[in-house]
Amino acid sequence: MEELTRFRPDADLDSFVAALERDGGAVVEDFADPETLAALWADLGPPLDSTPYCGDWYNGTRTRRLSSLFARTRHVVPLVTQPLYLGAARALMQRPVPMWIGRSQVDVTPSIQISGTQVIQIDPGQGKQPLHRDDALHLRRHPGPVSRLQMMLAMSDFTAENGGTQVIPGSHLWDDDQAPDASASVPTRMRAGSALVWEGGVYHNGGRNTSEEPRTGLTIALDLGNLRQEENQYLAVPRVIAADLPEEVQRLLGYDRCPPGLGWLEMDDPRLALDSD
Ligand SMILES: O=C(O)CCC(=O)C(=O)O
Ligand SMILES: [Fe+2]
Repeated sequence: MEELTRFRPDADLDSFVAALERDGGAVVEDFADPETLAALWADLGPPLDSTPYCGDWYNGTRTRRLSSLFARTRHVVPLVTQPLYLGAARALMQRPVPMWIGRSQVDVTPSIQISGTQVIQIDPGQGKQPLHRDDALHLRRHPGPVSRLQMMLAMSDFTAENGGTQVIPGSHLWDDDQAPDASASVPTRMRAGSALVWEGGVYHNGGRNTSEEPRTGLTIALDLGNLRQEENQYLAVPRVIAADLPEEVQRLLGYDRCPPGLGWLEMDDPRLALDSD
């Protein structure tokens, strides 16, 4: 496969989900509108500029990473609620789990939640990151149920030369004995405003930047609601900021319960904590 399938934002959700199930990833062109992209640069550009390089080989020694994005800008709201992305995350992860409660067999549908958020800026001279699966964070076994759907918005153009995310199509279906090989990976080429969407079981990495310009991407991961969030959203996003977000986003940030019974507060809906602020 030369590159992942590309979709327009008004594409049919079922065909987008089918491409993700088949290849593990896909590109959505014009994922964010130009106003949102400009607003993201205005809010996140200055703090990104004052963020030092990461200090380790995995995160990149010529790479800046800025997190706590829901605390820093409201303009991530249209990204996490983009209908193809959120729709596919719900379709792939909110699958009923059958269980017995006494002599009744019931289906329980899990929630999903925002896990990690980052702007990742790869500067010229940064080498490629090792291939990895992001759902390894949760020690997932493969093949197995989808527990993460992640998106990477291109804040600047992504090319094969500037470190556009490398993906191994179909690798979400591999078992845990198969080692990833860079010869099977394809670079993500997309214009600023477009986004890569990929499952947590797909091998991928930030590419080598041999160009003259930084490559800037904004990533959000949605995870199954019974897993620990990668980034501690309760501490990353001040409660007064969370209280002002749309209810759907509050629930995605973790002010929600995952059925049948995780995450309650006083045995009730934890979102009530935001109403009292
Ligand atoms: O920057 C990228 O393109 C991907 C980064 C990544 O996969 C990671 O840090 O987990
Ligand atoms: Fe990753």
